Amino acid sequence: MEKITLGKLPNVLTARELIDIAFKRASEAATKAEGTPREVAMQKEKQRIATATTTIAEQMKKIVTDFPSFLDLPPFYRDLVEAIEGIDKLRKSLGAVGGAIKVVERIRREQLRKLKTIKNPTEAAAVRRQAYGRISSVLKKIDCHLILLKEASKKLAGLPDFYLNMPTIVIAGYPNVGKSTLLKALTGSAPKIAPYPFTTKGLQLGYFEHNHQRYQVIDTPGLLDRPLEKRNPIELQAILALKHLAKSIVFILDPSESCGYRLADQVNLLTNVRKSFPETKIFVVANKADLLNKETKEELRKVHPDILFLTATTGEGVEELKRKLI
Ligand SMILES: Nc1nc2c(ncn2[C@@H]2O[C@H](COP(=O)(O)OP(=O)(O)OP(=O)(O)O)[C@@H](O)[C@H]2O)c(=O)[nH]1
Ligand SMILES: [Mg+2]
Repeated sequence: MEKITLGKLPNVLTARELIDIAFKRASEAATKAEGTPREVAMQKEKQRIATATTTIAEQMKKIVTDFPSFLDLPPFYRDLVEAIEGIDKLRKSLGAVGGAIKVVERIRREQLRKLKTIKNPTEAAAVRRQAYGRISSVLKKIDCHLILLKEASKKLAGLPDFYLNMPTIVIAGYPNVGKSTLLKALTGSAPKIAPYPFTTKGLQLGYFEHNHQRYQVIDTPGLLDRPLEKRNPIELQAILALKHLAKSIVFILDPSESCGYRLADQVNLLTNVRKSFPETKIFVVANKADLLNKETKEELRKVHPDILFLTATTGEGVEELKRKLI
């Protein structure tokens, strides 16, 4: 079964790091030369300038070529990159790096030409210093773009690899209702679980198997009941998993309200999820059943006849949910 990935992501260096590497290599590059003092200086400085500029241009070319081509990405990943980083911003930064490569190559040509006109070693060193100064200033100008690409590369590399064609169940609900605890109970994976909201900040995966069929379960960051345009990049990841990957949704309610949110608000979110994904089968689950009394359960059954009661922490009700999902 095909896993979809973003592919290889580049290790982006900042301006400072690029300069350090390039100038270090350049200083090691100047090997023995023969001839008059002028000729020796000319050869050494030529090697230094060529090595510094080539190193920087090659490193920057790697950044540009190793970044995934956004047009070729599957729609889910394209939307994910857009939500997490903004594709236009990334394109602009990659464009700035591409432009800087050309400038560095021009500096190499110009300074090497100048080197041919020097009269003595002092002048040769001055030409090399001027080359270094020009390169440094070009890199410093694009440092904000390099930093943005470095951060983006790290964030995108941290995304899990999803299976495109595996039956997929997405767990959604308000923050702190027990989504990650249910992922663990369903799949045995070990997500971070904590007694406060907004613990899960990205999509987390787990798998279970039944009759040689594997099922992919995605745990999402908690959602508040608010319009799409107000959602932050973390919440948007949850929405995108629901939109692109969910065959079924497990929507968790915490009627005990120990999550810190009113049940009425949680039910509003459920209504909105139903409206947004009318084609997707939704299993409504009341978690933290250990904290609910009989009356509350009966009230809930009246409003949501298909509701399933669960205690994700002990696993009670989890097998029944699994059977229904299968
Ligand atoms: N009593 C009780 N507590 C539970 C149950 N399930 C989860 N919890 C607790 O609820 C808290 C939140 O659990 P998480 O699984 O982190 O909740 P979440 O929905 O993933 O939270 P976010 O990632 O922040 O949205 C933790 O302290 C869990 O131990 C349950 O069935 N009963
Ligand atoms: Mg969580």
